[in-house]
Amino acid sequence: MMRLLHIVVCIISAFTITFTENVEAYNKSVEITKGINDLDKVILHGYKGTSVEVYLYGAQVTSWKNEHNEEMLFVSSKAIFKPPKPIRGGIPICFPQFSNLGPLQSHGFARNSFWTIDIDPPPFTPNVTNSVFVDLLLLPTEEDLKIWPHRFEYRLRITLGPKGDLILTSRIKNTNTDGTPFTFTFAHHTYFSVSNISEVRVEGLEKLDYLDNLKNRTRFTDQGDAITFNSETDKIYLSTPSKISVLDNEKNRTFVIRKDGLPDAVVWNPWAEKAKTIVDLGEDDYKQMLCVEAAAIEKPIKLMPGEEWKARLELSAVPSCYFRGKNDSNKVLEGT
Ligand SMILES: *[C@@H]1O[C@H](CO)[C@@H](O)[C@H](O)[C@H]1NC(C)=O
Ligand SMILES: *[C@@H]1O[C@H](CO)[C@@H](O)[C@H](O)[C@H]1NC(C)=O
Ligand SMILES: *[C@@H]1O[C@H](CO)[C@@H](O)[C@H](O)[C@H]1NC(C)=O
Ligand SMILES: *[C@@H]1O[C@H](CO)[C@@H](O)[C@H](O)[C@H]1NC(C)=O
Ligand SMILES: *[C@@H]1O[C@H](CO)[C@@H](O)[C@H](O)[C@H]1NC(C)=O
Ligand SMILES: CC(=O)N[C@H]1CO[C@H](CO)[C@@H](O)[C@@H]1O
Repeated sequence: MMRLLHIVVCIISAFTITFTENVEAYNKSVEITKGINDLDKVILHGYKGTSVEVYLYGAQVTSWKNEHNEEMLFVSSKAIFKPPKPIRGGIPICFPQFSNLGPLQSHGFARNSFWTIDIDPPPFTPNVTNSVFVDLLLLPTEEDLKIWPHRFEYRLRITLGPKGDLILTSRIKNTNTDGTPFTFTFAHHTYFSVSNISEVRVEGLEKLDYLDNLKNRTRFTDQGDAITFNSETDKIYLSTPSKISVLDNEKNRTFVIRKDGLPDAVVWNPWAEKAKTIVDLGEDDYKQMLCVEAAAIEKPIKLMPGEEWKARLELSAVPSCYFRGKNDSNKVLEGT
């Protein structure tokens, strides 16, 4: 009976989503304000109270709320909003190096650099209609050039779509004037907020090859039907599909990750022991978070002078519905 009721609720939710697509009059606004420790912050206000918050420090999205004012992203209870420490949570950007796979500090310097608002960016395509967005820009400082001797322009558009979707569009251009190419690795290190990590499932990565960061990045092939969590996990899935889902069974919510130009996907949860060694992560925080990161790691991106690389990450949260182990969230997703 409860199951049936739930399915009915899910179908109604699906209709609600379809219906709201056609509503045009909603509050679109961009608010520039101050966040924790007086750091500059931009708030995007979208349809029916949906919102996104972005710190210019790191161009880091730290909040993404749906129309019920529910937070979709995890930020550590012990996050330190004090440069040069990166912010623990939300969506850090790993550029120009993922992890310690190179000479730079782990995850590169974009996540602890000060970005600026890009007043007049070259046109973005597609330009999502009925959306609210902010354009940010990162240029290397003299200090950056000492550790990574390459000139670049990194333009990031952060968009809150008309249905509350969060879209990050990256454009990175090699502006070296000495004719040299550069290579980089990249990740949007998204921390999703989940109700109970033990009840979460990731779909879309089954049977794929991955590098296990806990086993010296040895390559394995995933054997399971779906990815679930009961211990520390740190894997780089390779050549992944453009759509990955994170199912939060307790919340009846599915995060849908759609990506373009980002072939790899990192799945990370530190679990209890490792969590204790991370100073800016609360002891029990690992239970409420899961990182599923859209990335380009296995094959570093190489850019010739004047060349530009583009990537897109789109996150949405939809009600997920189950019946005898099956889901019909595809119904909700149809046409999106
Ligand atoms: C739209 O958002 C702005 C910024 O938060 C707020 O001041 C204003 O009251 C909102 N308007 C409506 C109609 O919700
Ligand atoms: C994108 O479209 C919006 C209208 O939906 C317009 O206001 C904005 O100027 C466009 N931006 C760019 C960079 O083309
Ligand atoms: C999380 O899920 C696990 C496995 O189902 C369960 O044992 C545990 O009690 C749950 N934790 C909470 C806080 O509900
Ligand atoms: C880890 O892998 C590298 C190369 O893939 C190898 O040189 C090194 O010996 C390995 N270390 C361990 C502890 O297995
Ligand atoms: C999720 O769905 C189940 C029925 O399948 C229902 O009992 C439960 O209350 C729902 N949970 C939430 C948080 O909506
Ligand atoms: C989130 C999601 O869509 N999960 C699965 C639901 O079931 C279909 C098959 O019926 C799968 O293709 C989806 O990946």
